[in-house]
Amino acid sequence: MKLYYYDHCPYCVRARMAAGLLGADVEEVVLANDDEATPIGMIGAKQVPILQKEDGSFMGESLDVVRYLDREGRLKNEIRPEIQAWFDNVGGYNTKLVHPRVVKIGLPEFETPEAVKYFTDKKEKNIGSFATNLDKTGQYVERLHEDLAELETLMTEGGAGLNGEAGMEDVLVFPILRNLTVVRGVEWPQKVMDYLLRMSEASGVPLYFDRAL
Ligand SMILES: N[C@@H](CCC(=O)N[C@@H](CS)C(=O)NCC(=O)O)C(=O)O
Repeated sequence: MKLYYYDHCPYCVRARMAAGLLGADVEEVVLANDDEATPIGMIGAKQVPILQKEDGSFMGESLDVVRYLDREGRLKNEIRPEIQAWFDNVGGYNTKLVHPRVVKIGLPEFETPEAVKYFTDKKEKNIGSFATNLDKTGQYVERLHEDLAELETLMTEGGAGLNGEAGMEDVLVFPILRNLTVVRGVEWPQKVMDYLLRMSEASGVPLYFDRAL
């Protein structure tokens, strides 16, 4: 199988995590961010992740890909409402910290200036100017610190996941946390840091600490 993705894409991290955690035989292929023709040719939309299955057919939608890779049901299914609420909250603002930075750290989907411009123009329509968001880093990080402290209280001991064995809670939350490792100066609570390192190791999805800005 092949997985088409962007490195910075949290939905793609869901699929990469599932492949890594479950030991699925998946070759990873990064698309240029401004390549519209390839994904549209595969699933009729300019969107990743896209899984090419064993029979050559294509599947979009990250959660469908995760469920397909986990046909044996090895990932824990439960999503506690408080984890869903945490995801909805932090999912609402994390891109203001992440998007202005991911174009600057040498990711393969942003190899050309055209790809950076494509992304910047598209995302600035949603979150406003990248420069203004970078200037507001302090206020976003303050909010993030409160949310990370709350997440720490929701983590249970034992197992690789947030709540015991790895599962769908991790598929929601880890991609957001992993992307936030691109932000320099975040003070990660110890249990959340341990979780990031553990889940990165178990899933094979690298963190951005070494490139944080
Ligand atoms: N519901 C989709 C959302 C996927 C999605 O929004 N992917 C983004 C990247 S993070 C994308 O491909 N956006 C098009 C673009 O960036 O031009 C899923 O879960 O797979």
